[in-house]
Amino acid sequence: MPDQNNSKTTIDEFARDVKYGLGRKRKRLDPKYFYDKAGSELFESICIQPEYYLTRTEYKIILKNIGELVNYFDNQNVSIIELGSGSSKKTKIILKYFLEKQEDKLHYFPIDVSYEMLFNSNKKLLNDFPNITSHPISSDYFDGIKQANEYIHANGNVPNKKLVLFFGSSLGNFEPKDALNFLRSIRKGLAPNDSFLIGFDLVKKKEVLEAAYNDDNGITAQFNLNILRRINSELDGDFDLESFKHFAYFNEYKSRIEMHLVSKIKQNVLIGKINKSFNFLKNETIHTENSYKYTLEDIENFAKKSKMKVEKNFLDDNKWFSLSLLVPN
Ligand code: AVI
Repeated sequence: MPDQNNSKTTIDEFARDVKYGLGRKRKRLDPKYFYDKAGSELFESICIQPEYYLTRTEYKIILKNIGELVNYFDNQNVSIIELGSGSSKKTKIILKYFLEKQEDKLHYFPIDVSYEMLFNSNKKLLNDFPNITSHPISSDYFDGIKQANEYIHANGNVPNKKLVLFFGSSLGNFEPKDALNFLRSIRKGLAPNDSFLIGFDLVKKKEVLEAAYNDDNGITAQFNLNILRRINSELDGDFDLESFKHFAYFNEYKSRIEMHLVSKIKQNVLIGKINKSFNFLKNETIHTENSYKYTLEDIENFAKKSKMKVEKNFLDDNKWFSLSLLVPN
């Protein structure tokens, strides 16, 4: 997955963003730069760490509620759009059930900015589901929904009721105002009878949250440090990875996990490609990511402000995660 801004970035943009972020009084790096090949693999590995309950919990919610979810669509045929390249275990359950129940062909539109991810996932998916008609769209999400809409309208045999999927609680990595703008843009692509199924990680005990971002195997730490490794290799930086450490904590006031990289010593780091060196005090941090945690009330508010309503929040037994079915209002 996830490129927060959902856009392709070039080395020049990377250099520009790093220069700006590290030049700020409080140093920052954009979390979208976590996800090069190594970072994406580390993220996959985070998802299966025992402390990282998010992926597993969302999966269990789908598994438990798939029957009820499918019933929401009363025997009406749907086309499924997924924001992200698909082929996850979660996608597979959804497709399996809709495929079983649907009389018409099941049309599936995975949307991802990364062409490579999209087509590799799609190949795997078609191995498991040779009967679905898949239309991978390599684009940003908003334009992707537009393209799917155009295809659906131009082809009378494709069900025009849409179910849009956005798994993984990735909305949590957006700043709240960007999250709302994102939901409003998604809403624009929905017709009155469409639905949007989205994962939200919920506020819970600080210990549970902090453990999820400080796994014992140190995978999240490697994922966080990977951004410095990337600056070294792509922007000719001389970060000594040993002299930075991963730090993640729950900021209760802002209701978010914050990830930082802390400089263990006072040091100077040169980044060749931008011809600049940056000073770090001992214990100074680079803020690399926020992961917002929501309440059910926050979800209501998000829905209301984006002209949708909550049809149902599917929760796990601990109430740690909500898979929310939103519909236009
Ligand atoms: C992609 N996103 C939902 C993850 C999260 O939990 O915020 C990214 C992540 N960062 C550290 N661990 C996982």
